[in-house]
Amino acid sequence: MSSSVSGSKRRRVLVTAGLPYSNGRLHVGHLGGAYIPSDIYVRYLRLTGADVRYVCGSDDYGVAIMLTAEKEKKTPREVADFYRDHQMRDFSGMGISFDMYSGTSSNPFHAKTSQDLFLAVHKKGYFEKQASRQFFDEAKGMFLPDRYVKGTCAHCKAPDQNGDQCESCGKVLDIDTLLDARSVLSGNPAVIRETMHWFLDLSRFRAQVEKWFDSAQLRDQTRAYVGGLLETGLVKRAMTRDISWGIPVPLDDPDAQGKVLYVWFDAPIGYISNTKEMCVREGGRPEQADEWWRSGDTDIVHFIGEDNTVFHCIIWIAMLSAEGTINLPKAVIVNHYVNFQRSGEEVEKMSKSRGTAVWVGEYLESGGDPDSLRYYLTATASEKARSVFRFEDLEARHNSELADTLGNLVNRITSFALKHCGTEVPRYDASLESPVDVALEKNLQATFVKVTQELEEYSFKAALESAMEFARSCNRYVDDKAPWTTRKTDMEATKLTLSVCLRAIHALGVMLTPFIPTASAKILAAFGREASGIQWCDALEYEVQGKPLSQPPILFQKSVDAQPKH
Ligand code: B3M
Ligand code: ZN
Repeated sequence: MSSSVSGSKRRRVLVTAGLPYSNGRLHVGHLGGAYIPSDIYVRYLRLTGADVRYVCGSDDYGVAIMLTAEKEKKTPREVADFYRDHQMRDFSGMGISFDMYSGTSSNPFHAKTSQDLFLAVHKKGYFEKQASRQFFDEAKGMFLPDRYVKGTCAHCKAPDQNGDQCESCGKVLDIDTLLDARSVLSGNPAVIRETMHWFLDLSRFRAQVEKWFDSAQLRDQTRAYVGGLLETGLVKRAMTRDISWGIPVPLDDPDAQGKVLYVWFDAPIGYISNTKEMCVREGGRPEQADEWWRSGDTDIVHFIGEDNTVFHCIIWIAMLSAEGTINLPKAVIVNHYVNFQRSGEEVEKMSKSRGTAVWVGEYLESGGDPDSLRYYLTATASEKARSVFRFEDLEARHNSELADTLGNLVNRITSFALKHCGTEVPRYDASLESPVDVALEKNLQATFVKVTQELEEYSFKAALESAMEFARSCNRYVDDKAPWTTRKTDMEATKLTLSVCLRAIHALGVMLTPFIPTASAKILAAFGREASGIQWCDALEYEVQGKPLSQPPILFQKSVDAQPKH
């Protein structure tokens, strides 16, 4: 992958993060998957002065929300509203800085935007209306989507399997291979009925998807996975469903009666409708969303979790190609699952039903530091492969990297400088610089270039590591120069050391802003700087000598007990 930072026009980037289903709380796997990486990228772009917008919202329709409603004895609307609020609180508690957070069922533009896109594809003749056989619950008078039927696997005879896949042998199940199917709703046997649906034959867009695939920015694992999907062939997929909770199919056709758009048809369109709502909130018109979605000079970057890959890299690209006037994304950045391991136990998948998830809300309520969690999830990010969340690791990294390496550096240097040189960053005579001082400056410049490049390449874990490696160099520099000793004999040399180091600390404050925004703001405030006035290039270009200095609060208290208490 390569990107360029150059160019005289102001760079315009629309960043999206996958729309979470509004039927549950957020766990740290969600955060590490799509939201922390995208927030880092957006915060970095903002610092560079790019014209960037960060758009997200809840995914409210579909069977998942209906099933939760059934279980919680609520309406789908109540479920969507409740969890959307909950998720928004968690996002804001974690410092995720969306410019727009809407919801597919509350956004006033979403239904029409989705229907219009459906109609545009329909008018071009790309949908095929076809009868298909589906399970039906006669007592409830409704068709039953996959997860509403249970039965026996025809392959291995395991009982009580869901309508889509056998948990026991892993085989895909369908209407012919799920035996003795029963409705989850009434418990009655599920009968088979014919129903009409609108199918999109993805293979018709093979050339467009392949062309996109060749130039899109994708991580290697995503490229390999999507390449494999393209090789095994693209299939026909129904874009409509027989359920009640969704956006009505906008066709004047008796067969369309009571049908809704498939949730994976309307969900990515949510990115567009949420951009419209954002334009209105910014005082403009919904049509201005075109400046982000149809203009030639805007990059669209999607951040998603691994299970959403096929929908973003194949189906969405085919949908957009069918529509024909909306830009394709420049990048789809995928993170893999975050598994979970309790001390002394096996690694497990984060799972709501098994209670093996680490909930963001619980973490925050128990006093967990959002920056520590952001740091940990980035340092262990599942960019190339699945990762494992361990509370002991989180605590260990908090203590050794955030509290010791970073916090202690900042604290000891600022307090020492304040004590011995007063409330300004000391000025010094550059001709007195030794090779050790020059080396730190060179290291800073090289680090800045490296961190910038890594961020541009969506390598957030590497970028954080590069910045932290520089913090370790700063600690070694201070230990080498021993200002606490030179202070007794050579105040000029001491001022030089402190000033060089304070410049490095200021630069760390800038470079770490995307990753740990709260702690970074505290570092920069010690130099009298407000978060809103910071630019990315300040890491090298801002002159700290002679500027006011004050004591920042302790950045990270050591030895937190990060594990929520139950
Ligand atoms: N809601 C799936 C998920 O939450 C889905 C993402 C939609 S992105 C357009 O994992
Ligand atoms: Zn089976």
